[in-house]
Amino acid sequence: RVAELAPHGRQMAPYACQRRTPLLHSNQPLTEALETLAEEAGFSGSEGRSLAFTRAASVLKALPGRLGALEELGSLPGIGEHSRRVIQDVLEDGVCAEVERVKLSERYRTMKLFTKIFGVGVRTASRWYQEGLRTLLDLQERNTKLTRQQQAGLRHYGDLNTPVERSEAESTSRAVQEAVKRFLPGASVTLAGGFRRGKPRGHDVDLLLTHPEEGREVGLLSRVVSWLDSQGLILYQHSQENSYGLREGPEPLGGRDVMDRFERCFSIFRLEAQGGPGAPRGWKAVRVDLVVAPVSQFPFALLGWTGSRHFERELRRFASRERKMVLNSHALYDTRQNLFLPATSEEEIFQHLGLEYVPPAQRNA
Ligand code: DCP
Ligand code: MG
Repeated sequence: RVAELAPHGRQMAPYACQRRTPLLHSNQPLTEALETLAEEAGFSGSEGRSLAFTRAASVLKALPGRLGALEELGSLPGIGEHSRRVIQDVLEDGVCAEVERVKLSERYRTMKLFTKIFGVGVRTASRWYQEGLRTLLDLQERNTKLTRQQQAGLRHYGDLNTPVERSEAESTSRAVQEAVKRFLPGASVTLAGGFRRGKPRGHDVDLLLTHPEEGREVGLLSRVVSWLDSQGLILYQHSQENSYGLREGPEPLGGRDVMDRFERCFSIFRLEAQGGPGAPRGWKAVRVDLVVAPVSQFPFALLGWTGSRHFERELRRFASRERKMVLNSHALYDTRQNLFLPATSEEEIFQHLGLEYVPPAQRNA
């Protein structure tokens, strides 16, 4: 119950899911520096170090005002020695030499370039870097073996790395909504991810599909995708079947690749440009994730797909360490009582966890 709005140096709750973290905050230069180091640590496979920097950045995002002096860090949780040094450098000099060095390093820049290709993760990018590849042109000229997904990612590299505007997300959502209505009236389409947290732009559009009657949603996705495809709206798609069975018992999902087991479609839409005559051409490639959830799992899916990633990670850590519960995008399982705790809203899930409700706009941890 610890004060989300605690003044500097006063008690701040240790888990990000116990705090309110707005989109806009007053410590941008500090969090940017820390997040660069978090990213770089992730590129080197140091997940622990990456998490430590992410945690520190997240704490600063929840401060009600600008951090003026190092002493104010006082009793803030989760700020380690290294992060403290980075914060000190930025406070004193406006920049941190270590961060500037990272940003200029060939490895960081190349890893960034490669991981921005749809379908390329840290491991692949790292292998390419070790093989001496440095540019997108290198990938083509050296005939690097690419998956179909990566080929699409490379083909649409420019568009996919141009932020998706909220208006584009909304028109994507409308297009999907129309397709859904053709095949399953009454089904709903919900914009999740960063846009639900109030971000004005994002890297993709995350849409959740469900129907108020359990089971009716089965088979919907393939019809919707086929139809959108036939309308020329889809540039790439890769679908994955539902592989979740509650009977198998609770699984602590949330690893790097396996986020959940919903029926899902990773796609690239061909979105008609809204820029009017100023637009360079008539369309833009936009990454869209479509996820189908049975209505009984919908609140968990919505909570899991609204993010931020760090907020989600902290929710799961809180559930497991403080409540001995397993939370994922499908369900909440109480290991002490050996039972699933059902919910019909996000609010109920927070209640089960004994957490104060945090609205989406305050989950920007
Ligand atoms: N998510 C997660 N863990 C992952 C990937 C995703 O918990 N490994 C959840 C939280 C994210 C949501 O799914 O908020 C959507 O993933 P995105 O990568 O699209 O993240 P955002 O929508 O938050 O950001 P962006 O604006 O870049 O799309
Ligand atoms: Mg997103």
